[in-house]
Amino acid sequence: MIRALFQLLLDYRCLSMTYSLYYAPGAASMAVHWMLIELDIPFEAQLVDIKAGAQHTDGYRRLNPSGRVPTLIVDGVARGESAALLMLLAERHPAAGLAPAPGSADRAEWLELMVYLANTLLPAMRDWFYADVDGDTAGADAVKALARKRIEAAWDKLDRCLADGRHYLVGGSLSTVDFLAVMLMRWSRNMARPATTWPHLSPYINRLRELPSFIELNAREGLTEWVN
Ligand SMILES: N[C@@H](CCC(=O)N[C@@H](CS)C(=O)NCC(=O)O)C(=O)O
Repeated sequence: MIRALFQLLLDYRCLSMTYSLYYAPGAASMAVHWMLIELDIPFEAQLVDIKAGAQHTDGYRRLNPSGRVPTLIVDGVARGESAALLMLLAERHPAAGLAPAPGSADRAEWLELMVYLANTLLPAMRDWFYADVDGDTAGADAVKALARKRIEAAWDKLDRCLADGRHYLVGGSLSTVDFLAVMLMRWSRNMARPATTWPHLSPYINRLRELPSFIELNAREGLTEWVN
């Protein structure tokens, strides 16, 4: 009887932990998709064809009013913002150890880097790729020039973090910071100075790209560029 009740509880927990990810290959959804694969938990992946404008349909905007990917359905509610989703998943699946626990020695550095990536590097990337869509075409070159400076300053900063020979950005093990950072590094692949040209970022990127979850992610998203 007790065993049956326990099983029921487990089944319920499993059911309530299923997710649905709305993604576009290589987009800001990539970090979340990677984490879901790394967590090895059940989830559905729904392709949003952003090149065809599917993010602007009424149906999608009901899930994500800003018309962007990712969206993750969590307990039946649509949630957005890649960095927030990574942190939420880490909180919901603490046994996976993909974020330092509150109060632990590495927690502050983890918070600092998550916020830095989300509020400094990610917006600079947005400006780099969307300057003429989000703003005036006439001013796009100036916006892109500033974005490029900010992006390269971020590679300097992250390169310094890794200069002590650490294998992961925080706490000696894989964390949400790595999912987000590597996704952003990938976006620089066609820039004048891609992240792979920084001395400590290069081995870091190669190491992370070797992870079975990253290889699986690329296979599922149909991506063949920027792999080892
Ligand atoms: N701050 C958002 C940014 C999301 C974002 O800009 N996503 C891009 C793809 S990388 C997108 O949906 N672009 C489609 C569009 O803006 O029309 C997040 O991190 O989730």
